Amino acid sequence: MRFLHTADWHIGRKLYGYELIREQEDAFAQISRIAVQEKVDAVVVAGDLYDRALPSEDAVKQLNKMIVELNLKLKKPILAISGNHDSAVRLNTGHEWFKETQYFLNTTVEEAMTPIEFPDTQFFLLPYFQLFQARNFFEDESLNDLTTVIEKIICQMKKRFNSEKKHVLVAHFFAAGSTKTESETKIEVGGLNAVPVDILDDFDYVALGHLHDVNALHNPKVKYSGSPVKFSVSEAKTTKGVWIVDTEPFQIEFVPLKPLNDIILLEDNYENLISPRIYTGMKESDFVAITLKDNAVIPNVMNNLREFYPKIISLTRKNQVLEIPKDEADVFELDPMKLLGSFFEDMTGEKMTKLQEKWATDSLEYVNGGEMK
Ligand SMILES: [Mn+2]
Repeated sequence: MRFLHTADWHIGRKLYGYELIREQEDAFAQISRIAVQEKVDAVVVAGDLYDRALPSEDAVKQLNKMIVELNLKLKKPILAISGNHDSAVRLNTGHEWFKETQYFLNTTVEEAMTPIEFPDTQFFLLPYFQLFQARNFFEDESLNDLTTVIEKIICQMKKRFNSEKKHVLVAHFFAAGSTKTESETKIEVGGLNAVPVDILDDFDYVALGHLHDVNALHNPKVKYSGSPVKFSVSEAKTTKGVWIVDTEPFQIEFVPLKPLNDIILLEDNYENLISPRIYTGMKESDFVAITLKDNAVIPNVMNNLREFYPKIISLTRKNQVLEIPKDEADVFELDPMKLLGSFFEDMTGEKMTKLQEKWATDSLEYVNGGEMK
């Protein structure tokens, strides 16, 4: 059979304060087009459907629309699991009748033991889980590392293997040897929760979610699809897309997605950046991460740059600022509120509101030994 592997939709996510709803809708439209063109028999979503456990109403509407489109309109079976960003319980609501239309959604370790059967392939859908949930499932309090748990889970799954069929694992974890981008929640400390890929050898393909870059892991049959949309500056130069997987004969192909609005990295001097000659080729709706090469202080820099680049998502300096204007020479002499005010303006391009000023004043008083109001 042939299926499409995607993951980490993170519906409801923002990019440095900017809504990504249009970008996500557009990426999804491309995914459903690819599903039709490639005539896939199923679509795998390997976790993190939502960006947060309590998604906004808009996010819920958006995900529902996507599932309706794929599952009810295009009649594609969906094989999905919850990820670490999803609330397993909330996502799970309704799943008893989802399978009537071949929307298979697993949110517990127990469910993962029962394969979803296709004529020539068995899918094992293992959601993201906490160690205590595995301890409860195996009734073994001594279980305290993820690798041992996954080995035990696979051992159980193998008892259900039909040797006439291919076996696909869908899961959401950090595979050892992978590299991360800035947009994944940093939940692993010191690699303790990294799963070595060789324990996954019994599967013909492992469709992973969790890491957002398709190149996070290089393994011929254990793959991250990555997120469909770029979620951080560190992903600016990566290509987003989905895997099209044939189980027999085994073959995989990465099909790229075109970003509706891309993340553009600009590194230049201020004068060049505000020169229309150089940057008129850019789309106003693109997100821009700017690295300034100047050494001098540039007053009101964020506001001025925003006139040329409305969607600046980060502004950093390549070099240290050398020259400090005379009136700001001794920052220790300045009123802390004045300093904070000008910092706020530099960062946001806006003045603090009265309420923000009050918060700042109260907080400053508090850290200086006063009482919090
Ligand atoms: Mn994720």
